[in-house]
Amino acid sequence: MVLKDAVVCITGASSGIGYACAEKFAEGGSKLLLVARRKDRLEKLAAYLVNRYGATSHLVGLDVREQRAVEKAFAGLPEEWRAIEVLVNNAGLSRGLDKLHEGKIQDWEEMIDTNVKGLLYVSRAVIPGMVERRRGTIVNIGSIAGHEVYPGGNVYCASKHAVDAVTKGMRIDLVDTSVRVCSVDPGLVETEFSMVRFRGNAERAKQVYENLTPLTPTDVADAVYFCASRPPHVQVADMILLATAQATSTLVHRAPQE
Ligand code: NDP
Ligand code: 8X3
Repeated sequence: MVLKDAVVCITGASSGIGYACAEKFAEGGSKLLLVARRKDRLEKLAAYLVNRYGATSHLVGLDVREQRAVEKAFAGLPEEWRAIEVLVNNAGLSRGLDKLHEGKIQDWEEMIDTNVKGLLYVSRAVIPGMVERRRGTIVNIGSIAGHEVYPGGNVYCASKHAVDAVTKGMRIDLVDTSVRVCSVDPGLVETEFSMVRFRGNAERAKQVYENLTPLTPTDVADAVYFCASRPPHVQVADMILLATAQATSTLVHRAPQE
């Protein structure tokens, strides 16, 4: 219970990995500062967390792409929610799998604005307080797509390579502050990610996880919690997490599941 009563901020908590992180930290006794656009979903999650774990939540309905709104939301936090101990920069998405020369500009804007600029805006709003307090942990959710590029992945992979660079830059800039910077970089995790990528095409989304056992959001949340709960002198720089049937972005072993 090392993070008991610590304020843990999770972006993209309304679904998938962020939702599972909220549950994991709630189980550990933390106070949850939950961020996403779909506030109705956050409300349901908060109700579940208080019933199941007695966890306290503060909800922020926010589009991380809106720089002014991000700044205002964090500056306006009630006093007891200001000392953020852990920031999980998780909000993100992919759109399409088009070849670059056939890609949709709107898709590119959405991925770069969310995955890169949104992460930067939230970090800029939260990290100064950590530096002032000389404590805190940032866990950026990268991806195997930040280490490799796969067909049609072009701009999504570029956005996750950018997250990798930003993570390394943060770690360099914060080296003398006691604030630690971690990256958790998963491969295939079954969430709403593919439904979002394929704009609600359930058949296409299902195929991504067919005939293999993908990671679950809870598997990733366990890794995030591991990073955040190490003793203060331990900084998990980068954790690449793959399903056992995945070797690289493109090499996946598919076989009928029992
Ligand atoms: P989900 O689609 O299930 O969840 C994405 C979350 O991000 C939602 O809570 C969504 O909330 C939030 N989000 C998206 N855009 C915004 C925005 N503009 N402002 C605020 N919140 C936003 O997908 P995952 O859980 O899989 O994705 C979480 C992270 O994990 C992403 O960064 C993704 O790139 C990364 N990842 C996913 C992998 C996978 O295979 N699933 C593998 C590797 C990395 P809302 O729509 O309510 O705003
Ligand atoms: C999400 C995993 O392989 O679709 O980052 O890029 S992948």
